[in-house]
Amino acid sequence: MTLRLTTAGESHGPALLAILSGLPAGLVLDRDAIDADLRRRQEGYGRSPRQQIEQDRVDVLAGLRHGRTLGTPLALMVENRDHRNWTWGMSPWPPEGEPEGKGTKTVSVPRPGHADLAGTLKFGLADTRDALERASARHTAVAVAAGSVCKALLHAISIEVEGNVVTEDLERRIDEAHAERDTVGGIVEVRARGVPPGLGSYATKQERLDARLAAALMGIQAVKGVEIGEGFALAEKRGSDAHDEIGEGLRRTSNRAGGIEAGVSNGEEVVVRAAMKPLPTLMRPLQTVDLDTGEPAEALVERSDVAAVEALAVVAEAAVAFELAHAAKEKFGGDSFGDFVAAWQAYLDRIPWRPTH
Ligand code: EPS
Repeated sequence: MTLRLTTAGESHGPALLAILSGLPAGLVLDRDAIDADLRRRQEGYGRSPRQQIEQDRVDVLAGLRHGRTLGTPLALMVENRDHRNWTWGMSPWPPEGEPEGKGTKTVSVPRPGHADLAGTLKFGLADTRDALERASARHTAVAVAAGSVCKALLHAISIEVEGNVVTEDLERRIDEAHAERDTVGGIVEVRARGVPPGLGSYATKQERLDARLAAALMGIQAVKGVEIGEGFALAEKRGSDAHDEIGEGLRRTSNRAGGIEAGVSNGEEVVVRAAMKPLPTLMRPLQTVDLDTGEPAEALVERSDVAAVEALAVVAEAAVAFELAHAAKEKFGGDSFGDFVAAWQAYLDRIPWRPTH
């Protein structure tokens, strides 16, 4: 059974949900480890006051008994504590009583860079809130919970995934942008150690590990660029400076390919980067058009982050963890956790390669 992740949830709705199916039975999960990743996602510099309202914790509604997976769909939930301020505005059913709280007024001034305009046109919506709520990066909370579960599966086969911010001087840039009521983006990097050669395949584009990682990272809100290994810089180099020569023990003397050749992991560290654009909710609003009047207007201003680059490092880590767990499950199979690990061990016994940590 292949690993699948489905999510649902609006930013200010009651909760965020994820169903992760295809996990083997018998994987031990640690609630504190999942909650620690949720906290890491919330902690970055430059976040909105929303992060003081939310104290993300995972609830498991299905697929787990006494801390062990059952081999059935794992249902995860992260509550939106802020929903209590939006019970009328984001009521799933027609609200009762007089409008109160947030989200009661229709939003008709789309923010350039957010989903507001495209979503409203595409789905025929009368209120851009109906688009922006799902497009919001709030959704990444539950994706991080799912990624944390995937990291537990990967840990069992000696794969460790870690995301970090690459952009230097981020705090200064955030302070300056904040003072000028502006926003900033940045670059993050995810490294995965212990990935054996042979995850993914060159056979079809759907199987290529690099294509899957690129799609996963590009699928995160506000990401506009992805590179694997030295990525764009390789285009400027000669072949003699671009490839990774093979040395003793089949180890490479460099890792410009970022651990992936021809869509297949090669046993080196997998290294991917994602570039995040500046967030589109500016306290000094950009020009737009009011969809109700057709007249020039200022875009929606509401509470938001100045930057979410540190959060992206954790979210990208989760996305990479899901893709690597997916590829590992594809390669090693196993209905039970023991079968999965035994297949990995048998593969390592066959090939002349060992994790280095
Ligand atoms: C977001 C806007 C802000 C962010 C949100 C993403 O939400 P709010 O308008 O409620 O302050 O805080 O991110 C989160 C809530 C989160 O937990 O990451 C957006 O428009 O994408």
